[in-house]
Amino acid sequence: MQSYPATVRPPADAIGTLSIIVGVIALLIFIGVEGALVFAIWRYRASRHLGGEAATFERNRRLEIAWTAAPALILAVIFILTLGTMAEINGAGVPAAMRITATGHQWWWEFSYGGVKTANELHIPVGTPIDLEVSSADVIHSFWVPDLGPKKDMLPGVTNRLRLLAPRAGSYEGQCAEFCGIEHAWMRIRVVAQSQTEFDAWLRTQAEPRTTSDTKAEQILLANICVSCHTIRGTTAAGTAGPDLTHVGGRATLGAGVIPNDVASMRAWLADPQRYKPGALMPSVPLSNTDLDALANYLVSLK
Ligand code: HEC
Ligand SMILES: [Cu+2]
Repeated sequence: MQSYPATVRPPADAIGTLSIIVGVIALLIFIGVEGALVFAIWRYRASRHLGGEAATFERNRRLEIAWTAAPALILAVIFILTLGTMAEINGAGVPAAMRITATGHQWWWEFSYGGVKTANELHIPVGTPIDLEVSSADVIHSFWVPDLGPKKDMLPGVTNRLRLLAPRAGSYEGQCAEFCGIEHAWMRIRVVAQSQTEFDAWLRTQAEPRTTSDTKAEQILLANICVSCHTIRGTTAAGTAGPDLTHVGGRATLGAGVIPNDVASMRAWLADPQRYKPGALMPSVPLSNTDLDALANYLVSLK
């Protein structure tokens, strides 16, 4: 699922071209040096110079300057080409059409679209250059979706910028790429690239407060400790230690990829999150069976 991609993506093109140029330069140098070596071995072999004196050689300023300057020049050319490629990977010259903030948490992702928050599933429009501004709420994480671009470290107190571009619609898998504690391996990213119309509709939904007809189940949640860690816009729940749950039902998975998102899994997660993600920063909250059923149905219905 997360193999190094064979698909063509914008930064891979630029890096590929650069490595071919560097490869050709290295090949020419190899042929030159090995050719001279073979020639010297053949030309000055012992059988041709029986009894001859070994040649001595002292100072040749021109030669010394040449063999210092030539490699320096070659390296300078490669350096400049590399700078160009790095700028291209970072999206230089192509202005970002959109800015999204990504914050790493132990062990989930928060995405913010100008204040509209969601978790673990990053939606983006296809073919649109996006600047993802990444940082961390706790330890160092690293955002990495191999099909879409390079890795970028997420550091507490620092904002790094990562250029993302989805070449075609679909979902792309990613993963935290910097060991960040016990559940590091279950810190998956799912990027959903969709057409501009689909994306706009999705974002409009995300920006709305929750819609529910099940206010009874909602009351159970609001009366519980859940509110100190989770936000559900439209209610009094305004905690920020865990993922925003306003539209949790619209996500494909729970716990950053650890289980699918359906009523049965939701119930199982609420009953004992530690069973699926041992060490995760959500405690097992004691709830009755009827409360669990009600909460699971309610949460999955928050699309
Ligand atoms: C101490 C803080 C805390 C409390 C209390 C808490 N949670 Fe959580 N919750 C979290 C954290 C942190 C996560 C993310 C876990 C992870 O993926 O590593 C989470 C994840 C979740 C998720 C999965 C969200 C997703 O998109 O993956 C749901 C649903 C959820 N909590 C519901 C609840 C409910 C309902 C309650 C009350 C019964 C509750 N939580 C109590 C901190 C808390
Ligand atoms: Cu991490």
